[in-house]
Amino acid sequence: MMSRCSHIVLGLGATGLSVVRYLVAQGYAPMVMDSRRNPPGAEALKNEFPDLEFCFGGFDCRGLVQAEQIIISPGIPMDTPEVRAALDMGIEVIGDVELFARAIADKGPCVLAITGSNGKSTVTTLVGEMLKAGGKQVAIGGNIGVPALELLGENVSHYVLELSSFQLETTHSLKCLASTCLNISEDHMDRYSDLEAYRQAKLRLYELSRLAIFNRDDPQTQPMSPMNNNSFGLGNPEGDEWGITDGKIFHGSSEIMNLLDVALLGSHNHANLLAAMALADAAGVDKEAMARVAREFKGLPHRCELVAVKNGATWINDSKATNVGATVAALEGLSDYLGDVILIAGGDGKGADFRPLANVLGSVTHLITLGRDGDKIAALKEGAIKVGSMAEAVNKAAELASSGDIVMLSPACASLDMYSNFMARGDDFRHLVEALDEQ
Ligand code: UMA
Ligand code: ADP
Repeated sequence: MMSRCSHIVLGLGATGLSVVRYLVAQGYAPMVMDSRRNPPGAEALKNEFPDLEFCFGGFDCRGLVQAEQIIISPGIPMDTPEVRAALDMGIEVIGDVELFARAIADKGPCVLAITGSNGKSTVTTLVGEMLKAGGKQVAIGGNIGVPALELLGENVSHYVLELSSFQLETTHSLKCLASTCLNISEDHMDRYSDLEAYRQAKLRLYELSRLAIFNRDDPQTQPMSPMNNNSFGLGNPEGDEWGITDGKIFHGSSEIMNLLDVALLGSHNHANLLAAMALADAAGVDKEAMARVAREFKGLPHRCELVAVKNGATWINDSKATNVGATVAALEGLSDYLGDVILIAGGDGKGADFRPLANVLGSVTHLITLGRDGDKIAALKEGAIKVGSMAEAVNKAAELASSGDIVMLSPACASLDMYSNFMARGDDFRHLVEALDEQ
């Protein structure tokens, strides 16, 4: 019979593991539950903590309703029936970021946080680099990959956190110096009733912040209630806003740098840079340090990344485009391009409406689709070519591409129907491209 446990860790992914380690270090003996019979990392965890109780292959409702606190992983919806039952019994259900917030509560606001549908990891990395260049002791994590609890340690003056809507749903007492919601477009529609519910989950971040930094070019990112705010946008800035005038980045009337000196390409990345500067400024980073980073940072792997030039055709890996908005941004970035564009798209659409892709597909010469929802994307363009694997997609694209063309993997879908994550998908694409014969 299962014993009563004060703390239950729900989900054994990267988050669950970080929570178990944190709770054990605090002197608790949590029980670990996962809906999967064989969750990844189960054996390693049992070896690390042989005395803990584990329950795999489903959530034990009787155990859950007896707990004092449940720490839920972001991959598990809050409306899972067993979780609802515990909530109905008045049991506290929080996420790892809430535990993190409580652990640093006595430090005062020292977090810069980033959410939005696209650009989060790019901005999180930029802000981290800017703070380092400005001489701060910084730790970077959250949805970008390193669970927040793993960042706890001595000698950190600032935390930079990428936060997903799932993480924000279960976070209540985080204190941010400043935060931003970069943009809102459809994502995770398999977890939200509609776009508004998803937006509200994201905008909760502002309520946890001293300063809310929104995107003037996306009204959906504006705070829903009056609060201390600033903004960024691609147009002229007013007051102390961040913006662009005559090809130069300005903070109010103060010039920061010329866009020609910025290493990142594309207007969406210029918006990302403005947001990062506004956040770094809130942490007191000087403008020269910000500009130094902007001159050097060329972007993260798997985001519109140049992987090879083969027989004169340029191959781009944008595997991180896991929603429609990201693929639209990537194709808009190529809209002035004169050669043919061959797009490889498809995967797990997470319940998305793909119709916003239809317009930008006009600039694509050949569309190659794959994955679970590939057919839905193929239906948007006459003559789309459906394939069964990435290898087939790359071979087909290589047949079609001539010198001067661009071939881009920008799936508009998650990878989980075919790969363990977007990085594995991007790596597969890159290896297949690298193996192509040159004529
Ligand atoms: N799962 C089950 N049963 C369980 C628990 C999890 O089937 O009992 C499944 C989930 O549905 C999901 C997978 O296991 O498909 C992983 O879920 P998880 O909550 O264990 O994930 P972690 O490994 O802890 O990783 C999470 C974030 N993942 C999700 O939110 C799904 C990671 O973001 C994040 O880097 C990590 O915490 C550290 O904070 C990834 C992500 O895809 C990159 N995020 C989404 C996005 O960016 O769009 C939100
Ligand atoms: P996230 O962490 O939110 O997924 P990334 O920085 O990893 O964001 O970028 C993910 C994808 O979104 C990439 O394909 C990139 O080309 C695209 N992207 C980046 N910034 C933006 C933006 N500001 N607006 C729209 N798309 C963007």
